[in-house]
Amino acid sequence: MPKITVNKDVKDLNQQQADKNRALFSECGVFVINIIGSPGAGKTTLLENILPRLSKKFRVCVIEGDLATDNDAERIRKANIQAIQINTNGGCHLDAFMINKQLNAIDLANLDLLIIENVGNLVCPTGFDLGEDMRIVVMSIAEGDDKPHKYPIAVLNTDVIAITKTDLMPYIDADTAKMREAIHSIKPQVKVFETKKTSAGYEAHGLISYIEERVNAKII
Ligand SMILES: Nc1nc2c(ncn2[C@@H]2O[C@H](COP(=O)(O)OP(=O)(O)O)[C@@H](O)[C@H]2O)c(=O)[nH]1
Ligand SMILES: [Mg+2]
Repeated sequence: MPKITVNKDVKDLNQQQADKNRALFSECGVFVINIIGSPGAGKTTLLENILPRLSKKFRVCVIEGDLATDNDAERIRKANIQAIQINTNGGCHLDAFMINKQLNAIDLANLDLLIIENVGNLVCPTGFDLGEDMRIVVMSIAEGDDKPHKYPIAVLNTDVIAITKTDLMPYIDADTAKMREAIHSIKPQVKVFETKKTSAGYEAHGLISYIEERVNAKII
């Protein structure tokens, strides 16, 4: 049998499970976010900094996907948020079955927001729906402002992009305006938010407000 057929079957089975996950999340009134980005793009740092504000309004839980360690789940637990670690043992993405398997460890009836940090990779996770309501692709400006053009599938398959590490712009040859332009030339309706570390803390106000708006629209 040609390889392409096998791949299609895997994707079809994943989609069926993702639809089941999505129905269950909706039944329980849980809003789900799938965060995708390269290794080191700043996904966990973003979570560490937005969770304290989000957890004041919503009951939150995090699933961390990683090839091998539980470092990221430990970082999230420090913020007093329940964090479940999935190790893919080398697998380059999470799938809908892996998420479903963890759901008996989560009290969905008493949850508003489930955030999933996918395995660090800007290619493989984009083709696997987990049953989420919203995707956030994280691209750091340090990766270069041409990355939307190099990873168009990541842009086409998301609603939101967070451009992280914009505090580094003075030190590198990359520009957030160019990155926004590249994103919108691929998909004009993507919402783009910029985040950065400053001496006063981490700035992600626009993104946090947008998440609050979307969660409220589903759970209220
Ligand atoms: N200067 C700067 N560094 C950042 C920012 N966000 C993350 N980092 C650093 O980038 C590295 C990778 O971050 P991490 O959140 O672990 O990335 P992940 O692999 O995508 O989860 C860490 O050393 C972070 O401290 C930022 O906004 N500004
Ligand atoms: Mg991480």
